[in-house]
Amino acid sequence: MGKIAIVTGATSGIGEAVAVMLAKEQYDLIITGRRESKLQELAKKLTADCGVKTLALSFDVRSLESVEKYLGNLPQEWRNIDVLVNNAGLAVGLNPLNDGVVDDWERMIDTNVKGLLYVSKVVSNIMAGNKKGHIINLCSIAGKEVYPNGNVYCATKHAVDALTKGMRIDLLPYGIRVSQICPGAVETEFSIVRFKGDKERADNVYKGFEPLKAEDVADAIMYMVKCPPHVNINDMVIMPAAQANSSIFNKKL
Ligand code: NDP
Ligand code: 8X3
Repeated sequence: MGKIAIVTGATSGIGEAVAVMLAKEQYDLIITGRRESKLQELAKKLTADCGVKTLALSFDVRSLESVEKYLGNLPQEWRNIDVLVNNAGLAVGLNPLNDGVVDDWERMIDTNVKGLLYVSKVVSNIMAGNKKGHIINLCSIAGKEVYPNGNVYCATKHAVDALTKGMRIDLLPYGIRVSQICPGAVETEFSIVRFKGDKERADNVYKGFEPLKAEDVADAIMYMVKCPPHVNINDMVIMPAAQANSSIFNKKL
């Protein structure tokens, strides 16, 4: 029987790159995201290029009802899940806390923390029944350090860091491995989303240094996926060579 992976947030960036790499390794793929047409396009491409089966499920991870509807009711042939990449996430806004936008905070908390929890609960129960599985959470350097105006985004990624550790303990008896990857700056749609469509401000984030590409992070995730069954990479911090920590860059402007 072929291997099966779920990638949340596969419509762009790191999620899309990891879905492509998993397909090249002959994983059948369940891909999710809110943008239905991008998801269908990717599903077609993965099948055409790699000959794998795909199941494109378009829903919002913030809705427990949707997560349960789509992932809780997977057809039998899709339930033997080997890998879950908990990637869907976002930053919205970059304001000092006292000037924060409550709706931005709620979007980040609901997506990065509660969405990841909803997906993890449903999928880890399926994995527990199968007595196998590997969950890889997208954390961030923002889950290790806090930077100016990063307040709530950093808090959500610190929460992911804690949840990864908690999940690793709770899922240990079922033979489920839990890993986490913490990237520094990766040039994806991340900053366009953070700055609510302001492309110029988003481009500025990556000026003067070479950021990571989505494929760099996907490569590292594939290393975790390909480790032999008795090995688990608990945590990996991956940074552009020109970024020392969450806020210190060697920019040549
Ligand atoms: P992108 O914006 O390119 O991709 C984010 C993905 O998440 C999209 O596919 C988006 O799909 C999906 N998503 C966002 N909100 C929801 C939602 N409510 N329901 C379902 N899917 C959702 O950003 P990245 O690829 O950079 O980000 C991927 C992950 O990596 C995130 O968790 C991010 O926090 C983390 N990360 C990113 C870094 C960076 O510098 N870029 C660094 C460290 C970590 P859609 O819009 O179609 O729903
Ligand atoms: C995304 C990168 O710079 O906000 O997690 O920490 S950053």
